[in-house]
Amino acid sequence: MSLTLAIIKPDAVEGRKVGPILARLEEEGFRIRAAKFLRLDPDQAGAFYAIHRDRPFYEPLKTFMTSGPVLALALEREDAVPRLREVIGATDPAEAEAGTIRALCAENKERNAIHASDSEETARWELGFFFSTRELLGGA
Ligand code: FUP
Repeated sequence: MSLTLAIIKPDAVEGRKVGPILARLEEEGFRIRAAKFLRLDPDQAGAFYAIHRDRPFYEPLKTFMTSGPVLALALEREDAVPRLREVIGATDPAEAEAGTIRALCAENKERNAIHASDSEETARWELGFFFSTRELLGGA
């Protein structure tokens, strides 16, 4: 079993897609190991997406990710990282495979409903960004 990090983004929270997305994730075999509902501040959003700091979409991305609360999730499953990437679909919902969460719930590639770690290494870093080791062990 392995863990990955998902974030249900402000557009999906505002659009009342949290329930359907959690249902879909559980149907796909993921177990919720830890969850936090929070509003990121600009420093936190900037640090989380620091890899994109030189991209033109960095500032709008920070504005969007701080525009409302998000739900951060530690999800467990066999092959969690690649399986979650499959279930969420491509960054741009117009290019996402039919039936993926982004194809179903995202508005566009800027407001795309959900984030998922893109590698095992990223997953370790991103899980640590939101959760303590104790929380990930279920100890809260
Ligand atoms: P993904 O791993 O699918 O979330 O995609 P990226 O890491 O490439 O992008 C991270 C986030 O930056 C996206 F979810 C949304 C935002 N983004 C834009 O706003 N515009 C772009 O052209 C690309 C990404």
